[in-house]
Amino acid sequence: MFGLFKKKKPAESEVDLSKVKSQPYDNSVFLGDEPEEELPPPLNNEQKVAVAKHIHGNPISQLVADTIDDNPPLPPSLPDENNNTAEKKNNTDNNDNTNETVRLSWAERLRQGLSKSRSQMAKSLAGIFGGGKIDEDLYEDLEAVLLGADMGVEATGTLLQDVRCRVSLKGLKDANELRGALKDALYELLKPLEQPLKLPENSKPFVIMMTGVNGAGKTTSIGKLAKQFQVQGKSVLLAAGDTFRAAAREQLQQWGERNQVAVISQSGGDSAAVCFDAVEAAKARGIDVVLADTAGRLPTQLHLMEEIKKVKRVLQKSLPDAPHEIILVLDATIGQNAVNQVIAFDDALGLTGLIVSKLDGTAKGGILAALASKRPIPVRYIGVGEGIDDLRPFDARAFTEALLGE
Ligand SMILES: Nc1nc2c(ncn2[C@@H]2O[C@H](COP(=O)(O)OP(=O)(O)O)[C@@H](O)[C@H]2O)c(=O)[nH]1
Ligand SMILES: [Mg+2]
Repeated sequence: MFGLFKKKKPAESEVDLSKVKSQPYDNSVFLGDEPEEELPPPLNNEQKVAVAKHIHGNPISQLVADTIDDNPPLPPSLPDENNNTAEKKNNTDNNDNTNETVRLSWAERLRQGLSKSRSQMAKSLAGIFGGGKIDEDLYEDLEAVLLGADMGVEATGTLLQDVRCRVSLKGLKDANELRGALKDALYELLKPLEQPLKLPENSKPFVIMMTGVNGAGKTTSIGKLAKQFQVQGKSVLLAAGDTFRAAAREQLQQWGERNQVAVISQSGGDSAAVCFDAVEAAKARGIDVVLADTAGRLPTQLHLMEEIKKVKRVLQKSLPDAPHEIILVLDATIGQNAVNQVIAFDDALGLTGLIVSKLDGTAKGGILAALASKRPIPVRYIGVGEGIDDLRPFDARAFTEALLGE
């Protein structure tokens, strides 16, 4: 049992930089000294996975088929990778269409993505903003609409009070003037959540750890972020810290291959060890950003919550101020449950940011207001689709417009 925590042999700590530089990282070479107590030993050669070889040589599915127990989705194709022959017939037109889609401004994407939430709000607000005078009945109706949009009791109370203040300050009389007051109130509530992630110029590597329940969108968000950071001129390394599921590793490797980004991974083994190795590799290579994936877990799974705390502690052994960012990825479609998840993960790990994914799949866009009231952790990004450009920094004004716009 305690043999599990022995130190590695020095010979295994050597780094072959040429491999790291030119191709996805060959994890058959482990890096640096490990902390003595926290990490399990290096895996033997059979257990280690050389990512590049598996992707370019043997299909990884053959090598890990025995352990695949589920099939997380692989990255969707980018528009320019679209291989639909029917569409190819009209190549020029289609290129134009594709470019048109790509050119959609973020405001338009956001509007599209939030259309479910907006149309539900619009339907119920239509009666309220339709005219007539502002009275208690109308405030009651507004309260019901806000609660129905999953804003939660606290946020609804805050918004109503703010709207009442604005109405009396501005001497508003007409119900159709309420929309502006509600927009301003919602913007004020959401504004503190707007704190975009800024990568520092001189602290390398910047380590971002992703957490959340299964299916929240962790791996997909990592793939999207890897691309975005590269566009900003940053070098990126991915850590396949979801060691529970072989297919999860494969999914991350697909994203890595698509973005030409190295992926540190092991077949099986310990999430903390993979993340530790990734940070060591990033230090050796002067990589700017490490994105560490982790296995999905419910906050009620106490042993798994302990495990994720261990990942954080072990990262600190490689780099004392790491992880610089601990992000909880939240699936917006779960509505009010999201608040409980944030509180539980924040209490366990000290979250520095959130990614709210799948806002396109739900009419529960109001959940951000609930989060702002209950546990206002910066919303670094929001996701409004599966496309690589559908994850963007949270902008409170644009979000409010897209949700309450006419
Ligand atoms: N519609 C939509 N789907 C998303 C979004 N983000 C992630 N997904 C999908 O959610 C599913 C689970 O994502 P995944 O990254 O595997 O979740 P993980 O288990 O947390 O790593 C995949 O099918 C993703 O394509 C989003 O913003 N919108
Ligand atoms: Mg995953």
